[in-house]
Amino acid sequence: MAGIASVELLKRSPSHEALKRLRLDDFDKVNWPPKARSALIIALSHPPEKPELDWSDASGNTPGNRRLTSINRELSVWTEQRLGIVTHPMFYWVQEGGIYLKDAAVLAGLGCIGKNNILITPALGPRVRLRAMLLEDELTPTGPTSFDPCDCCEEPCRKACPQDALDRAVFSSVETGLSALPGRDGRYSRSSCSIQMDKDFNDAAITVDEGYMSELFQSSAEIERAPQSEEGIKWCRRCELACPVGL
Ligand code: B12
Repeated sequence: MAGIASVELLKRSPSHEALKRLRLDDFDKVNWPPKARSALIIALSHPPEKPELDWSDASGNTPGNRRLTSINRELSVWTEQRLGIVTHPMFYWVQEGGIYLKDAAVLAGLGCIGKNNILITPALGPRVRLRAMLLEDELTPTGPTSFDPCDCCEEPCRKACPQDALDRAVFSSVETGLSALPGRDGRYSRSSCSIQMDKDFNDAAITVDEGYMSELFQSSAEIERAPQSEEGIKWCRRCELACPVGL
């Protein structure tokens, strides 16, 4: 999937606003290229029958992210050469200057934020991974859309979380002054979710390189390093795999 979002709207998207108001803006390090006007967001299917797409190997990367990075690079070269538009492929990590990919995908019309706090697309549900580039051209945004499958859902995503990260309201509109909250109604605990990620990391039967976190998903390293083992860190995806949308 692919879509276009406006950079002006992205700069003011709910994640940016949330981090500003919660005074976590050290995460907001996007170095917006001055002439960038649009963002091109791509989503790659990560179906349940191909779980290995999401496993991090010892280099810290996943096969799915390798594929996304190379699609993004090829698309960047094609856009520059064929359309004459200057592009800026973006980092994955926001600390490295990457953009908030879920917000960008919603603004580009790829789907909505679900009760599991991730992007849900009509055709593939939440089982996608995202990547983006900025473009120095004012293109017509392709979203947002009115798609919303969560309203009358029985919330299998929230029940599936092994850390109950989607159980209690952690954020409220009154306290934060935000209308768009994580998990829609503030029911997403980043710290509980991270406990599971740490567990997955420690349970993995591989040794991960020093500097793993800083290099993870970075630009040049990820494509040049070959995968170092068949299996890797099997990140929890229960809130994603429990979602019936797109199955
Ligand atoms: C840091 C990070 C994590 C951290 C912290 C997560 C968090 N949400 O805070 C940890 C390690 C815990 C984590 C866990 C997971 N992650 Co993660 N993570 C990221 C990363 C790098 C940045 C996310 C971030 O900090 N966002 C900022 C905070 C403030 O956002 P937030 O808490 O989610 O809440 C905001 C949104 O919900 C949004 N919002 C709410 N309503 C609305 C309405 C509108 C209209 C809009 C525009 C926005 C919006 O505004 C909220 C603020 O109020 C992104 C990649 C990227 N560059 O964006 C991937 C990313 C979000 N993760 C992803 C995934 C898949 C996961 C996991 C399933 C684990 C896994 N197997 O990879 C879990 C699921 C967690 C969950 N249910 O939210 C995918 C999501 C794909 C999708 N379908 O959306 C991303 C995009 C990476 C990718 N490879 O594509 N992640």
